[in-house]
Amino acid sequence: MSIVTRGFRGRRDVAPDLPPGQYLTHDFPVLSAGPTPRVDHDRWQFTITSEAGARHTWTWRDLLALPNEQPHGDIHCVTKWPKLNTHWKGVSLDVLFDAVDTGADYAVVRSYGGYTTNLPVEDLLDGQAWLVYRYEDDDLTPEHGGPVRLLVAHLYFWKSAKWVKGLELSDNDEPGFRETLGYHNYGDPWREQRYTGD
Ligand SMILES: Nc1nc2c(c(=O)[nH]1)N[C@H]1C(S)=C(S)[C@@H](COP(=O)(O)O)O[C@H]1N2
Ligand SMILES: [Mo]
Repeated sequence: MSIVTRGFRGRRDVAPDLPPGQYLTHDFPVLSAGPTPRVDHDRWQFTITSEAGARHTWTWRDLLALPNEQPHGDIHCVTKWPKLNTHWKGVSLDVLFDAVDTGADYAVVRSYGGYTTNLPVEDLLDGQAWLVYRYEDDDLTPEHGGPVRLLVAHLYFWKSAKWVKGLELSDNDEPGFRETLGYHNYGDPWREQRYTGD
Protein backbone atom coordinates (compact mmCIF):
# COMPACT_ATOMS: atom_id res chain seq x y z
CA MET A 1 0.00 0.00 0.00
CA SER A 2 1.45 3.34 -0.85
CA ILE A 3 0.15 6.86 -0.67
CA VAL A 4 -0.78 7.82 -4.18
CA THR A 5 0.59 11.27 -4.76
CA ARG A 6 3.56 12.74 -6.58
CA GLY A 7 6.67 12.38 -4.43
CA PHE A 8 5.06 9.74 -2.21
CA ARG A 9 6.49 6.63 -3.78
CA GLY A 10 9.23 5.61 -1.42
CA ARG A 11 12.17 5.89 -3.82
CA ARG A 12 15.47 5.77 -1.94
CA ASP A 13 18.35 5.93 -4.38
CA VAL A 14 17.36 8.59 -6.85
CA ALA A 15 17.53 12.36 -6.55
CA PRO A 16 14.32 13.36 -4.79
CA ASP A 17 11.59 15.07 -6.68
CA LEU A 18 10.85 17.94 -4.28
CA PRO A 19 8.03 20.46 -4.46
CA PRO A 20 9.12 24.06 -5.13
CA GLY A 21 10.90 25.78 -2.25
CA GLN A 22 11.42 22.63 -0.15
CA TYR A 23 14.98 21.80 1.02
CA LEU A 24 16.33 18.47 2.13
CA THR A 25 17.03 17.80 5.82
CA HIS A 26 17.64 14.55 7.60
CA ASP A 27 16.07 15.20 10.97
CA PHE A 28 12.42 15.08 11.95
CA PRO A 29 11.70 18.44 13.61
CA VAL A 30 8.90 18.56 16.15
CA LEU A 31 6.41 21.32 15.31
CA SER A 32 3.66 21.90 17.85
CA ALA A 33 1.69 25.04 18.57
CA GLY A 34 1.47 24.26 22.30
CA PRO A 35 2.46 21.71 24.91
CA THR A 36 2.28 18.02 24.04
CA PRO A 37 -0.95 16.58 25.45
CA ARG A 38 -0.52 13.18 27.12
CA VAL A 39 -3.39 10.99 26.03
CA ASP A 40 -3.49 7.41 27.32
CA HIS A 41 -4.60 4.72 24.91
CA ASP A 42 -7.43 3.93 27.36
CA ARG A 43 -8.76 7.46 27.18
CA TRP A 44 -8.20 8.03 23.46
CA GLN A 45 -11.32 8.14 21.27
CA PHE A 46 -12.02 9.33 17.77
CA THR A 47 -15.45 10.73 16.89
CA ILE A 48 -16.82 11.64 13.47
CA THR A 49 -19.83 13.97 13.73
CA SER A 50 -21.90 14.17 10.57
CA GLU A 51 -23.54 17.36 9.28
CA ALA A 52 -26.82 15.96 10.70
CA GLY A 53 -25.22 15.63 14.14
CA ALA A 54 -24.88 11.83 14.15
CA ARG A 55 -21.80 10.72 16.11
CA HIS A 56 -19.66 7.66 15.45
CA THR A 57 -16.99 6.96 18.04
CA TRP A 58 -14.05 4.54 17.93
CA THR A 59 -11.97 3.61 20.95
CA TRP A 60 -8.31 2.57 20.75
CA ARG A 61 -9.42 -1.09 20.77
CA ASP A 62 -11.95 -0.40 18.02
CA LEU A 63 -9.23 1.24 15.92
CA LEU A 64 -6.84 -1.70 16.33
CA ALA A 65 -9.60 -4.12 15.30
CA LEU A 66 -10.02 -2.41 11.92
CA PRO A 67 -8.00 -3.40 8.86
CA ASN A 68 -4.76 -1.42 8.73
CA GLU A 69 -2.45 -0.26 5.99
CA GLN A 70 1.20 0.79 5.85
CA PRO A 71 1.39 4.00 3.86
CA HIS A 72 4.83 5.37 3.04
CA GLY A 73 6.31 8.34 1.25
CA ASP A 74 7.38 11.96 1.61
CA ILE A 75 5.91 14.61 3.90
CA HIS A 76 6.27 18.39 3.52
CA CYS A 77 6.23 21.01 6.27
CA VAL A 78 5.36 24.54 5.23
CA THR A 79 8.54 25.77 6.99
CA LYS A 80 10.39 24.14 4.07
CA TRP A 81 11.57 20.80 5.39
CA PRO A 82 10.46 17.65 3.67
CA LYS A 83 10.97 14.22 5.16
CA LEU A 84 11.48 11.59 2.53
CA ASN A 85 10.35 7.98 2.53
CA THR A 86 8.54 7.91 5.86
CA HIS A 87 6.73 4.72 6.91
CA TRP A 88 3.54 4.62 8.92
CA LYS A 89 0.87 2.18 10.01
CA GLY A 90 -2.75 2.98 10.58
CA VAL A 91 -6.35 2.85 9.41
CA SER A 92 -7.54 4.46 6.21
CA LEU A 93 -10.20 7.14 6.64
CA ASP A 94 -12.09 5.25 3.93
CA VAL A 95 -12.71 2.50 6.49
CA LEU A 96 -14.06 4.93 9.09
CA PHE A 97 -16.21 6.79 6.56
CA ASP A 98 -17.83 3.47 5.60
CA ALA A 99 -19.76 3.80 8.88
CA VAL A 100 -20.82 7.40 8.27
CA ASP A 101 -23.82 8.64 6.34
CA THR A 102 -22.72 11.98 4.90
CA GLY A 103 -22.86 14.17 1.84
CA ALA A 104 -20.82 16.96 3.43
CA ASP A 105 -18.05 18.64 1.47
CA TYR A 106 -15.85 19.87 4.35
CA ALA A 107 -14.29 18.60 7.55
CA VAL A 108 -12.72 20.25 10.57
CA VAL A 109 -10.29 17.92 12.30
CA ARG A 110 -9.91 18.37 16.08
CA SER A 111 -7.06 17.39 18.35
CA TYR A 112 -6.61 16.87 22.06
CA GLY A 113 -5.09 20.18 23.17
CA GLY A 114 -7.39 22.26 20.96
CA TYR A 115 -5.64 22.30 17.55
CA THR A 116 -7.93 22.27 14.52
CA THR A 117 -7.40 22.10 10.76
CA ASN A 118 -9.88 22.09 7.87
CA LEU A 119 -9.89 20.22 4.62
CA PRO A 120 -12.27 19.05 1.92
CA VAL A 121 -13.80 15.63 2.61
CA GLU A 122 -12.61 14.43 -0.80
CA ASP A 123 -9.00 14.84 0.40
CA LEU A 124 -9.71 12.42 3.25
CA LEU A 125 -11.06 9.67 0.97
CA ASP A 126 -9.80 7.33 -1.75
CA GLY A 127 -6.60 6.23 -0.05
CA GLN A 128 -5.32 9.71 0.75
CA ALA A 129 -5.66 9.89 4.57
CA TRP A 130 -5.05 7.64 7.55
CA LEU A 131 -5.26 7.64 11.34
CA VAL A 132 -1.72 6.44 12.08
CA TYR A 133 -0.35 5.02 15.34
CA ARG A 134 3.04 3.61 14.26
CA TYR A 135 6.00 5.39 12.69
CA GLU A 136 9.08 3.52 11.40
CA ASP A 137 8.17 0.33 13.33
CA ASP A 138 7.64 2.08 16.67
CA ASP A 139 4.58 3.37 18.46
CA LEU A 140 4.04 6.99 17.53
CA THR A 141 5.72 9.10 20.25
CA PRO A 142 3.70 11.83 21.99
CA GLU A 143 5.89 14.54 20.40
CA HIS A 144 4.96 13.32 16.94
CA GLY A 145 1.26 13.00 17.75
CA GLY A 146 0.88 9.73 19.65
CA PRO A 147 -1.19 7.86 20.38
CA VAL A 148 -2.84 8.68 17.03
CA ARG A 149 -2.37 11.39 14.41
CA LEU A 150 -3.85 12.12 11.03
CA LEU A 151 -1.62 11.55 7.97
CA VAL A 152 -2.64 13.44 4.83
CA ALA A 153 0.66 13.47 2.97
CA HIS A 154 -0.43 15.14 -0.26
CA LEU A 155 -1.02 18.43 1.64
CA TYR A 156 1.44 20.42 3.77
CA PHE A 157 2.00 18.63 7.05
CA TRP A 158 0.08 21.11 9.22
CA LYS A 159 -3.05 19.37 7.90
CA SER A 160 -1.81 16.14 9.54
CA ALA A 161 -3.20 16.90 13.00
CA LYS A 162 -1.35 15.30 15.91
CA TRP A 163 -3.24 13.82 18.95
CA VAL A 164 -6.31 13.65 16.78
CA LYS A 165 -9.65 13.16 18.54
CA GLY A 166 -12.28 13.63 15.88
CA LEU A 167 -13.66 15.44 12.91
CA GLU A 168 -16.82 17.37 12.20
CA LEU A 169 -18.49 17.31 8.81
CA SER A 170 -20.18 20.37 7.39
CA ASP A 171 -21.48 21.88 4.19
CA ASN A 172 -19.47 25.02 5.03
CA ASP A 173 -15.70 25.36 5.04
CA GLU A 174 -14.52 26.66 8.45
CA PRO A 175 -10.82 27.61 8.70
CA GLY A 176 -8.80 25.79 11.36
CA PHE A 177 -6.13 27.07 13.76
CA ARG A 178 -3.23 27.73 11.37
CA GLU A 179 -5.56 28.62 8.46
CA THR A 180 -7.05 31.41 10.62
CA LEU A 181 -3.51 32.68 11.32
CA GLY A 182 -2.68 33.06 7.63
CA TYR A 183 -1.73 29.63 6.35
CA HIS A 184 -3.26 28.71 3.02
CA ASN A 185 -6.75 27.24 3.23
CA TYR A 186 -5.85 24.17 1.13
CA GLY A 187 -2.05 23.78 1.29
CA ASP A 188 -0.90 21.88 -1.80
CA PRO A 189 2.94 21.72 -1.64
CA TRP A 190 3.23 21.14 -5.40
CA ARG A 191 1.45 24.45 -6.00
CA GLU A 192 3.39 26.03 -3.11
CA GLN A 193 0.21 27.09 -1.32
CA ARG A 194 1.91 28.10 1.93
CA TYR A 195 0.06 31.25 2.97
CA THR A 196 -3.22 33.01 2.21
CA GLY A 197 -3.00 34.42 -1.30
CA ASP A 198 -0.34 31.96 -2.58
N1 LIG B 1 -2.28 19.04 17.18
C1 LIG B 1 -1.34 19.59 16.38
N2 LIG B 1 -1.06 18.97 15.22
C2 LIG B 1 -0.11 19.48 14.40
C3 LIG B 1 0.57 20.67 14.72
C4 LIG B 1 0.25 21.30 15.94
O1 LIG B 1 0.78 22.36 16.29
N3 LIG B 1 -0.71 20.73 16.75
N4 LIG B 1 1.52 21.18 13.85
C5 LIG B 1 1.45 20.76 12.45
C6 LIG B 1 2.66 21.08 11.70
S1 LIG B 1 2.87 22.69 11.22
C7 LIG B 1 3.54 20.13 11.30
S2 LIG B 1 4.84 20.48 10.26
C8 LIG B 1 3.44 18.76 11.80
C9 LIG B 1 4.71 18.43 12.52
O2 LIG B 1 4.67 17.10 12.93
P1 LIG B 1 5.88 16.56 13.78
O3 LIG B 1 5.96 17.41 15.03
O4 LIG B 1 5.56 15.13 14.03
O5 LIG B 1 7.12 16.75 12.94
O6 LIG B 1 2.34 18.56 12.69
C10 LIG B 1 1.18 19.26 12.35
N5 LIG B 1 0.14 18.83 13.23
MO1 LIG C 1 4.54 22.64 9.64
